[in-house]
Amino acid sequence: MADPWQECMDLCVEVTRRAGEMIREALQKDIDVMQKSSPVDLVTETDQKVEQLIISSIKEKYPTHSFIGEESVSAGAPSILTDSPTWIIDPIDGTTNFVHNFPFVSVSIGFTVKKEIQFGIVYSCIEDKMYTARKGKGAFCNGIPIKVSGQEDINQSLLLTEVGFKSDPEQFKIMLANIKTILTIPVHGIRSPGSAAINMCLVACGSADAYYHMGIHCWDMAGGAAVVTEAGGVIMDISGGPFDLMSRRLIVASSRAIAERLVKEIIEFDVGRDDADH
Ligand code: LIP
Repeated sequence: MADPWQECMDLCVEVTRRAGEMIREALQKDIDVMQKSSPVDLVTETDQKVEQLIISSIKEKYPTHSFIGEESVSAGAPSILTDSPTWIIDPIDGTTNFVHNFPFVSVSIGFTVKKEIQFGIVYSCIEDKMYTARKGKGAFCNGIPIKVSGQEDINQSLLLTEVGFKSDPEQFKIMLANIKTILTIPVHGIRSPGSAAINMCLVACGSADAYYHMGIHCWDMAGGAAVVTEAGGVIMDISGGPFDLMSRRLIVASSRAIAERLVKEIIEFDVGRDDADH
């Protein structure tokens, strides 16, 4: 039987590549930076233009599909996942990196049907790396199959998380305490590349052994979640329960042993849900 969503995936790759070109062009010019929820939550005109390009290109072909886009949600659109075919879009994952010309900037799109991720595309557009994954068919970077490291020993692992200011002092304290706990296990190191989607792809291709985060959104996770799962990675909630796209938190790892050890070490804090207000 023909793959019902392959056509959507092909369009997604094409649109994501165009979006990446737009981002690379914008990097040649002055970038106008605006603030969203806090002085460290940034947005640019390029984030908005890229999201418009992606949504209008897809809507033209699939007018009945649903969309959850970072900038549309910022502008008041609902962030609720239904059974309908849904495109979950982060036009620039790593906006702070984009603003500083720090070279980890991606376009991330995940596609769900009946709330299940069918495919994910992450285009690390400065590195020109196109990560693609179709459910049950493996993960690829620029067409070459990728897989996780398979590392099971946390002492031999390189981990990823994001380090950023948190306006809630208690959360800020826990975030820093978690880093200290993990470093003293010890692990080989912790890195913080600045794009959740790229972090997941780095685990997917074996360049890092795990990534954890509390406080991101479904558009940061959807594309990369497909890539890391199809590359043989383990994905779960920070509590050890099943991964939930709307929960704003996750652990991905090269093995269940590393993921479960992180569950044991990490102290959770409440980050709310993407679909909380609906
Ligand atoms: C960003 C993430 C980054 C994380 C930020 C933010 P944006 O996404 O990918 O890794 O630390 O909290 O969510 O806002 O650039 O799309």
